Amino acid sequence: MKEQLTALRDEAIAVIHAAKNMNELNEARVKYLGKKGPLTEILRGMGKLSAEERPVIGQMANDVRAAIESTLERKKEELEREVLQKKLMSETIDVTLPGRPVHFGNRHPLTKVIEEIEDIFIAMGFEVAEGPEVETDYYNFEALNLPKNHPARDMQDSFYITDEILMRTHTSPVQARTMERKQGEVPVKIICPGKVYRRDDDDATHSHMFTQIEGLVVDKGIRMSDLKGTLLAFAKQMFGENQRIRLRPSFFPFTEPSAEVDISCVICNGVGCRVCKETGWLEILGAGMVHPKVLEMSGYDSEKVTGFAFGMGVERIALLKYGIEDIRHFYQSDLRFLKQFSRV
Ligand code: 2U9
Repeated sequence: MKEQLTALRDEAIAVIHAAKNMNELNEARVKYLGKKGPLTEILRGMGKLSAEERPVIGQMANDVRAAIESTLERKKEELEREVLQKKLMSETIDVTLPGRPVHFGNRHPLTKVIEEIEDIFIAMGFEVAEGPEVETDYYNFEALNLPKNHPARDMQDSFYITDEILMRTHTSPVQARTMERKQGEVPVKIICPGKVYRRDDDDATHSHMFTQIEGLVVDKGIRMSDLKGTLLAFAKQMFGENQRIRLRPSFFPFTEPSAEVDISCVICNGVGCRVCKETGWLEILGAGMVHPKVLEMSGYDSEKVTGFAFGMGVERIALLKYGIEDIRHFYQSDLRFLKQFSRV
């Protein structure tokens, strides 16, 4: 029986060492230590042994079981290490490989121009104010001295949602709301960028939705010369130090006096070309002194404070700046167009 046990131990250890994976190892465990295995068989036959032999064989059987179990345990750890090692090898990261290229997007040309204009005015002490695109008739028209029967508020020209609510036709309601909120406090020094909506047939130079930036300054003693100085400083920073501006009389219901503001042509520098229609000038802004009625309606005493306001269309400025011929490019999201502004 001793020889049987020794042979069993040696065979089991050899089979365990030869196991190539966990399945084979488990098969060996069942085969040598299972209920129907040879060791159990031997232990069962111990009854037939003499009283002297029984403890010796019993001890030996236990030693064989312990040897098989510890061999199984060591082999299990070895196989687990191999599996882990294989996994680590297969997941190795080659840190010397070149990185995947990162594709940066770029800001929309209109956004770039809006931000450039904002920066120029912020440096002059203006704050940026925003407001709703869906407006009430009061803020869009009434508060700006455009009463109900005024010809400039023809139903045909605006997108109405109800009789009293419409898509704003200019960003001026933002100024009216800001003044009202400040309850007569000065100074007011804001620029208001945003989308505006007009019922227009879209073509190369018109769009039913476009972008405006308007400005408003209200304080004691604000004069037309402040308006001229501010707009000249803007023109020089936006289009170059040699820029000149000129004001021509005009009319807006919300300003009095009012002016169209031209800058010297950015293409020919005032000599005359196709872009400026041989005049040497480009009209880019409207402006004027805030109408006393408008100041009063928003809670300011027109006897004590005065103000100037101006407005410009951002698309027109972007067209001139980048030499683009058709305003519709700005809204078509054509990547071939937009990608050209990644480095400007
Ligand atoms: C308040 C008081 C006055 C804003 C002004 C203009 C002149 C103007 C146009 C330029 C080209 C609009 O985009 S455009 O078509 N704007 O000519 N806008 S003064 O005057 C205001 C605004 C708000 C309370």
